[in-house]
Amino acid sequence: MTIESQRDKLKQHFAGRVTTQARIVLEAWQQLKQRNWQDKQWFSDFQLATDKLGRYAARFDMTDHLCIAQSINTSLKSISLRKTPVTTADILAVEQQVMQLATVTQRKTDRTDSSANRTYLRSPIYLALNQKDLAQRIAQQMQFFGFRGELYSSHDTLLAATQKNKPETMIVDVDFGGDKNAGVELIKRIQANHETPIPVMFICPREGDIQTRLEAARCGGEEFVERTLDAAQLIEKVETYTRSGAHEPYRIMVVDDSRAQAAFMESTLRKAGMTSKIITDPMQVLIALDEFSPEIIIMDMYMPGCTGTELAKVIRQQDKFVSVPIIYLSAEDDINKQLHAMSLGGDDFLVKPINPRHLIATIHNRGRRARTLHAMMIRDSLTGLYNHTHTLNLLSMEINKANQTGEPLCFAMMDIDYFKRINDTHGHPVGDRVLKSMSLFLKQRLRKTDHIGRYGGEEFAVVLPNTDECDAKNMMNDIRERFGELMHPTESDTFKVTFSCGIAAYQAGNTQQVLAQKADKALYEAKHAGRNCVKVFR
Ligand code: GH3
Ligand code: MG
Repeated sequence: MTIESQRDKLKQHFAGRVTTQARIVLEAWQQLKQRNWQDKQWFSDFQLATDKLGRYAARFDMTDHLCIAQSINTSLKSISLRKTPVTTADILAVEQQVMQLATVTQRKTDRTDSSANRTYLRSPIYLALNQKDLAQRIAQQMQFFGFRGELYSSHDTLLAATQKNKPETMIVDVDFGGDKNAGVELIKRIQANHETPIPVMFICPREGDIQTRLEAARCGGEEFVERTLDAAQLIEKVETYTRSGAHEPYRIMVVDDSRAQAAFMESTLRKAGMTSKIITDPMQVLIALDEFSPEIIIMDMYMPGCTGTELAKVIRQQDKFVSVPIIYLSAEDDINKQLHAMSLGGDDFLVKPINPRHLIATIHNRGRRARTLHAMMIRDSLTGLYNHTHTLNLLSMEINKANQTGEPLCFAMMDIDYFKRINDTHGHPVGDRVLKSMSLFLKQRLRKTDHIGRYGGEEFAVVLPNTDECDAKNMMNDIRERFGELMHPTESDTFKVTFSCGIAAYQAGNTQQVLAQKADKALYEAKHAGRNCVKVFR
């Protein structure tokens, strides 16, 4: 190895350390913000973390990080020297610096993976709130999550903007502009200009009466958030709408024995930017379901071999497809038969000949709702990670992919050490906070292509595509060490937490259950070996 390449390698290695430290700063910042800067411990953690970042960055020649760390430190010092309460302007100033840090410390895949980049290209979210500082704070925090927020302060500018560019979501004060329900009235006018409604999250700083709520729901209000507004919660909601949002085309499966009708549907859906799978033989439905995994099924009522309602029943018998909306297509205009079809597991009815605009509007409405429900169904509410069932579904999907590509795949399970003791000593809420910080830590440390789940109470699982046993072990060990360095605050003290980890590498023929069992065995071994270590299944 030449001296240059050795130096490069070292540099790369140290760059990793700076990046890790930057993430610790980001984590401490979020914790501090959640506590409205009231927590001395987090303030000092944030300060110490930034200080350390500065030292690392200086040592390893990373000037971007160094400049940002220095400017954060200067701000913090002047705030603590002043001895007067922290102001909104202080917070905004530091937040801006933290934002820069977040930008220069994107996750590994952000810069190279085109699908990850896409998140920054999606259409903006419009914010129209009476409280300007709040709007600004939300917009800035959104950037952490890859959303672009645009602020509007008057009816005219918001109206003009929506005419020019249809936003992905709008966050609007019900009284935007000042008068009671003025925001709702404005949204009504805006929606009238669009074929499909823009989803709106209404913010109501007062108690929302039923009339206001009804009006809001009628004009595309998907959420109604009353009084206190927690920016983090709000963003979580925005995420459920848009994570799988409009930039991902809906996957529609059409089951119709008439080729002419099917071709018409295919071209209509394609023009609307949707992905379709056309099945003309109803007997092929089960195979296609698994391969295509549709979000909506459109089905003819009468087909050779079986009726649409019979087929719907069969589809509904599979847990995975219980919530996929089924829309029937038929020349049937007998209302009783339609009702009967709906009672057997259908969600909507479209009568032939189909008006394409009507078809697309129906799909949009059903699809959005299905995605929201799906997002709720697959996630754990405490941590926002995938739940047990969905983690295993993702594992199974990655096994299929690995079989096709021949790429390696690993599954890792983690369990926090002596977690019961943490609950017993510090109380359940502190335990919950440890679980949240573990999930945040995993999200920050792993690649976007990895799937992170909360497997059980204090158990986590990660699906690592395109990762061999050795890399998985190194990666998990690194995470384990870093996590063990985190200080968790209590009211009077701080403490550290470790976890044990078991890894199983995929071998041809393994089902997801087998792989999970292997990882579980390895985890058990890690516990027996004294905890705070990583074991690979052999
Ligand atoms: P080990 O090192 O062997 O894993 O010991 P442990 O104490 O971590 O494991 P044990 O299974 O004995 O205890 C797990 C505890 O986790 C018991 C349960 O009350 C707690 N727990 C499970 N879910 C939650 C949760 O959502 N929040 C909190 N705070 N605690 C939880
Ligand atoms: Mg445990």
